[in-house]
Amino acid sequence: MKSFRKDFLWGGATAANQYEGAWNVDGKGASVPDHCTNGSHLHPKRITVDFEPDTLYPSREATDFYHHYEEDIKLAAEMGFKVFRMSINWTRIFPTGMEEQPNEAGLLFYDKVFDELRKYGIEPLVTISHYELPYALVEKFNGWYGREVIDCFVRYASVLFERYKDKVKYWLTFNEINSGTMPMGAALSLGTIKGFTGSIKELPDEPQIRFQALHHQFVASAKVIKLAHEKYPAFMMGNMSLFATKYPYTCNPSDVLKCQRAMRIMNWFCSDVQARGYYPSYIERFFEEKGITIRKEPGDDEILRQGKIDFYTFSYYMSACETTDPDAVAKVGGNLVGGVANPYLKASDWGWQIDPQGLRWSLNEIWDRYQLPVMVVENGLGAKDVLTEDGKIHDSYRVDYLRQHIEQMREAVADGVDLMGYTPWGWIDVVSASTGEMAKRYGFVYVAKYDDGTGDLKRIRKDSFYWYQKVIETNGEALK
Ligand code: BGP
Repeated sequence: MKSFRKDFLWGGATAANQYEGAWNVDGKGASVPDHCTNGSHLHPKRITVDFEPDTLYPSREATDFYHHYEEDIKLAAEMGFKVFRMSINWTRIFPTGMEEQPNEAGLLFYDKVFDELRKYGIEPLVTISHYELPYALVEKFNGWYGREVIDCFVRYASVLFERYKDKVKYWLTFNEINSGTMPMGAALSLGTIKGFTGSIKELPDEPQIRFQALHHQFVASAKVIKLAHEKYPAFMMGNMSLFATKYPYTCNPSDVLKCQRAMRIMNWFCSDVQARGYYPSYIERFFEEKGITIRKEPGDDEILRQGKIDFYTFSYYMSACETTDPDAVAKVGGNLVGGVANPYLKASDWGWQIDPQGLRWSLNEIWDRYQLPVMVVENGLGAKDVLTEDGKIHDSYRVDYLRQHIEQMREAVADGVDLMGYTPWGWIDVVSASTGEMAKRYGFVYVAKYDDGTGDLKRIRKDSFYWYQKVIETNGEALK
């Protein structure tokens, strides 16, 4: 039976806005997450136009990779990482997103990070934009709704490519680009929140604005992929989708059809555009029903065709069910990405349904559809960790979760999927994207940082650290 390839890219994933901190250091400008307060499962975080006194904005310090990168990369190397997924803070390079010239101090920081990774033979995997649009672009253009932002992004990406062409090979254009198909995507992904102060659960639902903004992201992504293919042929350019697997709640054909529609809009639409190079025909009916008209400029379709991805990456945390039966909806309740709960699955403390087999199913579907190398660039269990008196964290629940998912990845490889690598989310504790908490931890490494903003940022290896080290050492064979 086939198993993981010899050069399988084992590693871990992070994002600048949830990890770096140093939000206004060395010329960095404010980005959307710098305007996000802390929150929790029960009390949603808020976005504020103005900075409110006595309010905690957790991304601003986060877990301070900016001042701990040497120590952290050493820990990653100790686990045997082959790849390190990270993102670049756009506002470190272009503080407002609109400057003509980049900020040298920002560029230097990533030079140091890449050099440090190279020291240990770790390959960077860089997300160009991971939920951290410059806030000035929100104020000026209503985020990605403004077509002008395409040029800002292309300028930013071009600077990164030229500067790091000998240090970075793997690039992803937008993190979870399909989150823009959902109302919550308006904030972190699209930045179409001009003038908005309030809870992220109360964002107005404006599909016309969101899908137009998404079109601009598609064009921007394709433009930079085209540029990379022309000028830097060694680069591998990927998408990044939030893959929220959907099942029909019952075998009632109307549930099956509803599920198909949800799969298309949520999971396939964006990657169809990015992998095939054109809008899929099914989206027209959806646009018609929602009264959405996409304004395209001459040449856009051509650019989409010319800027197709080389590999497909996605995050995978959960699955959900779809049904047309209102009683079933009422009975089981919803979860984060919509749909209803699956009676065969358990959920995490945050209500995310745990479904390892869904990962195998999804990998097969993705591979069948695109025949492109695939990488799982986020996966993991957000959980509350307890620091024992002797300073340890016994996180067997995390090991269980990851083991089951790796087993299913191995099954998918045996099914014939060309799987390149695996970077579990938040390999070191970072701020939660959805809630702004520190209490929701994913890491193999604990960071002493708490929801009230206190903590000395000390790094502590959890039990899972040693387990993952073994997994990597044995190329995924020793999972127990
Ligand atoms: C994905 C994001 C990440 C990350 C992860 C976990 O949606 O790409 O940035 O945070 O989810 O989510 P959370 O932090 O909300 O638990």
